[in-house]
Amino acid sequence: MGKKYDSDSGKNVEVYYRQLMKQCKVHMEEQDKSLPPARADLKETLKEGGVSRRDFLKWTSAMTAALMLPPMFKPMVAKAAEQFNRVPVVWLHLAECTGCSEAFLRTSYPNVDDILLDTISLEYHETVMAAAGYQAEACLEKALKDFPGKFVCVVEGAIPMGLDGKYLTLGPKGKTGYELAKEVTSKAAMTICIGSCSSFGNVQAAKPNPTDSKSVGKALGISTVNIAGCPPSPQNFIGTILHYLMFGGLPALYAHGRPVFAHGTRIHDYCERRPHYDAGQYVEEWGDEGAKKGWCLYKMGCKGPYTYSNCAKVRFNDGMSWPIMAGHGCIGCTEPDFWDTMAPLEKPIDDKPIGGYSANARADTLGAALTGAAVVGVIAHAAATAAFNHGQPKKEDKDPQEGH
Ligand code: FSX
Ligand code: SF4
Ligand code: F3S
Repeated sequence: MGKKYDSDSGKNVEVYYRQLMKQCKVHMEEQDKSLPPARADLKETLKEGGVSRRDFLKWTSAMTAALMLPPMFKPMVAKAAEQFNRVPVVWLHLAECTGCSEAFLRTSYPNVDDILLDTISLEYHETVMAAAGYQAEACLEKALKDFPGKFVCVVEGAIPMGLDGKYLTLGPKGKTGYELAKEVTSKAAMTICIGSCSSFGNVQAAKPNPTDSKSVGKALGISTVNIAGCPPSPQNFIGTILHYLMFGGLPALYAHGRPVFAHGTRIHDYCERRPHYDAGQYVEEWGDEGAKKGWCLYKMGCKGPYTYSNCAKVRFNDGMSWPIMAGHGCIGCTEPDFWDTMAPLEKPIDDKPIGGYSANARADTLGAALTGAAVVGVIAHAAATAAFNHGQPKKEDKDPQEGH
């Protein structure tokens, strides 16, 4: 009985993905006709940047997996990468530190992600554009006029609402951040919040929040895709744009408007130090024997048990490392209001339960019990999960293989 159910479930997943593939192909062909011309040829730019065909294929495999798609979608991810620099982007800077842009632009040697970000069609970006003052304003007006409803608005930074928004004014006309964001987002195809400031308010909105800063979604009352993190992973941004290019819509969103593929898993469950947590082996003091042996950082305040992000999988700096690998606990930077809710950052929060149990309780027996239950659930829910992650294919799209 169990076996029959498993194979049916497997077949459903296959049918689902074949339908999704069909939709993806149709959508991308249509889109090819409507997007503005490419600014640069991807193959040429990859070659100039010293990225081999083999590296590119490795990247497509990794990105396909990161988007939670099966390998059959690799050619479509490659095609979407070719279309990447054809999406017009207007990038706003509000109340923030520009660390997000820094994280995206900094690179020791170019990889595919860097090349995609370098060639992105930025119509307006206050910190990297050569134009300033009225010239910059003219670039923005032109972009809004040339691509109404077709450009992607990316926002870095929170919106200060205090003093009628006057804690933040921009440009030669002294528009408030609120006015600018309202105008631009209302004309965009979608708004992506980059970083925890635009996503959730972050440090600007931390108590006592003197400027009454809010997230873009709350300040403007709109839905946004939130690529959280301070700073976030460039890969999660690229994945969101690739998903948009492949399927014409947003990736499935999880709690707090964050894409499932990027924020659907808990740091604690993919952490390389997890075996030490389960074995009760903790760093007790910075630089102690446990620290040298790479033991769990829970007692040093790691907030991995309460934080949802794929940092352990995608890492930072060309995949070199991530906070816990570097030796510090996670501070929960992808979670709303983390400055307030995750404090103190270098000590455990005694009253914050992990999965309904005391945070400080040892998880070895609990972990083992949960793993068994999870394995049974994984197979049974494979089809449902696939649909959840990528959207339900339209009913009228019949599986081409059916009846053959
Ligand atoms: Fe915020 Fe990004 Fe943290 Fe800084 O712009 S998410 S403070 S890394 O720069 O917005
Ligand atoms: Fe990793 Fe932190 Fe969890 Fe320890 S508490 S296993 S360091 S995520
Ligand atoms: Fe932030 Fe924690 Fe990842 S601090 S970068 S969510 S490991």
